[in-house]
Amino acid sequence: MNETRWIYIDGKFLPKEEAKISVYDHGFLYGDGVFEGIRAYEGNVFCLDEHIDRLFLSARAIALEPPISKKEFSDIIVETLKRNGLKSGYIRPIVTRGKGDLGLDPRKCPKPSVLVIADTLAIYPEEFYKNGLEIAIVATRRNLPTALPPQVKSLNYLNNILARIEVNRMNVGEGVMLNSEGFIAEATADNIFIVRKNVIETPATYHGALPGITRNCVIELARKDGKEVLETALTPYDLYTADECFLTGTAAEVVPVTKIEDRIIGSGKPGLITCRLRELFKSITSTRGRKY
Ligand code: PXG
Repeated sequence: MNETRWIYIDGKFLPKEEAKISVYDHGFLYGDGVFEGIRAYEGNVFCLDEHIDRLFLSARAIALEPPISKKEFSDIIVETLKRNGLKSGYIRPIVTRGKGDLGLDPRKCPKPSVLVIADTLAIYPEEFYKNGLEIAIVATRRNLPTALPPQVKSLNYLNNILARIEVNRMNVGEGVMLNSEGFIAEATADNIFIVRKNVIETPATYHGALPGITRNCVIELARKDGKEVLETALTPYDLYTADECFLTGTAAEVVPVTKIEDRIIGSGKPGLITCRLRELFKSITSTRGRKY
């Protein structure tokens, strides 16, 4: 069970116990860096190019230049999986600002650091998919796009963590975050969708959502399946009165929501369209991406 894990750090593979970064790394001191969360399914890195593209966009947005190319990143991710003997699992690539001094000026950090961790993933209990999750709206608002763009998957996840602390206190499965105007943005680590009158609706990313890779796949699969999908403005009322609701994310895949703050959604069972989209999504996880 206690298998050695090999971690990639700046050109080397080190055993987990020896894989350390400097306390002067601004990723640690300030959350100055970006990351991705990727899954491998049966020897396929799901949507690898899409994740690498998003990682590089996150980096660009914070004026951080990864010291390696996209192709090199992709190869390192595959190599990390192979070295760890993982055919399925979770991959966490990280680019930090690198070592500097105690001042926050990024010019003090001459070289960004690149890390890749690959491990097994604790998947959600089957019961969540069978019966659906209960969710609640949290008080913590999603970061203002004018302050810290929610499209950037940065190492500073405190906004989401504060929301997660509320979720834990409420003892529900996930929490919904509103933007500063009161529109639905997303869940703490997932995107959110509703279905009403057979139309699938999800907040537009400018309402403060991360452009989820799972979200994009689900939108594409639904449209190919002949369903109407709207990226639009959603309010708490729309959630409370939806026929169906579900969340999407790398860890969750497509997970039904059946209750929100004492309100039963639809019949109280996972909805038909939700189940269909979950099946469609599962049908592509071991084929779409990079095989190794
Ligand atoms: N919103 C936020 C804020 C996220 O962090 C998603 C939406 C869904 O995006 P993807 O691309 O995964 O469909 C995320 C992703 C974890 C974990 O360790 C979190 C995510 C992904 C993988 C693992 O909790 N969040």
